[in-house]
Amino acid sequence: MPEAKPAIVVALTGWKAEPWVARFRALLPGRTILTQAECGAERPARYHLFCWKPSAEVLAATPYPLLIASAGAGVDHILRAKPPAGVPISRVVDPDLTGRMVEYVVLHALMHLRRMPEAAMHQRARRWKGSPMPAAREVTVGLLGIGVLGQAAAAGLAALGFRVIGWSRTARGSLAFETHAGEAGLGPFLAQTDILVSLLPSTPETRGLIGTTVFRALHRDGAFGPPVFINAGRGDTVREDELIVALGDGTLRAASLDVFTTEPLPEASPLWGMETVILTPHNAADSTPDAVVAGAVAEIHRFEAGLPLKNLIDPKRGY
Ligand code: NDP
Ligand code: OXD
Repeated sequence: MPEAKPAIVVALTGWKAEPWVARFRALLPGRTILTQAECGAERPARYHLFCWKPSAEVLAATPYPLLIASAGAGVDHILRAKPPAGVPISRVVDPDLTGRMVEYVVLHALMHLRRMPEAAMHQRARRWKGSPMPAAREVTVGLLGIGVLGQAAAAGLAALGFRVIGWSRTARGSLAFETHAGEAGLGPFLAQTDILVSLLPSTPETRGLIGTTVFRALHRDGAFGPPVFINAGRGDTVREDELIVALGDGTLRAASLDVFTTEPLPEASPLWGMETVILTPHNAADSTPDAVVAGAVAEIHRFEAGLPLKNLIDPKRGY
């Protein structure tokens, strides 16, 4: 008799498991699919783990999973909980999720180009007041992170006429826009940037990277005036106390924030009350079980066929 295929264990913190389990059942008929609650400490002899924000206990339970599939594009939520060494980790790369992130970035770049936070304040005060607005072509959007999401966002922004530049860890010379890399490239990149968009992963190198020094280095004397910050990458790449100061003292004119150091954002955070800040609850690019599970199942098939994974991450690099 052929050996049974490995089971799937679904461990999702803060999300309802049912639609994800149902999608796995539909795509992998005949497989054992279990939620973390169903298997508790008892693990199947061979299984893959599909997870979002797994606890250290979930990752340390033995036997170890064969493959860990992230339910998101980021994997910081897995690496933080110290997965067993040597188990491959795959992440989400999916056109549905990418399209949603492009919508978010383009929407918020336009909101700030058209000074919508100010317009909302004037509306609340029943005040008929406009401000000068540059054209998109006079404004440079600087993307911190030009991987899958950054490159797609760049194309969306360029289609609207924005000038786009990007910054990455390694040199990305072949893209259709100006790029800078590494520590040495950060200064020249920031000096040209009016709207700073972060799509960085959370890694040991990026945590706490964005703060006063970065905000003060942005371009501020062009047609756009004081710069704006948009964060849809990860909250802990930002020094949130320094962001609050920069928004308060005018170093930054406004911000759109989807991700935070602590999520949900604590009720006491001053960010809630800032009129120049547009907050969203980490849903810049939610994706559906349909799209995400199909990607995870494709990786499982590749793994079981002994083929290289398409979306394998490097735990040393952190993304
Ligand atoms: P990729 O891995 O494709 O791209 C990551 C980019 O960040 C690359 O350009 C990489 O550089 C750059 N980078 C990483 N470390 C550094 C560093 N130390 N210095 C400079 N650049 C660095 O990831 P994605 O584009 O798919 O996703 C990016 C992040 O977006 C995810 O990790 C996740 O945190 C976040 N996300 C947020 C969502 C939301 O709803 N808010 C939804 C989905 C993702 P290089 O090109 O040299 O590798
Ligand atoms: C992700 C996210 O990583 O939703 O996909 O943040």
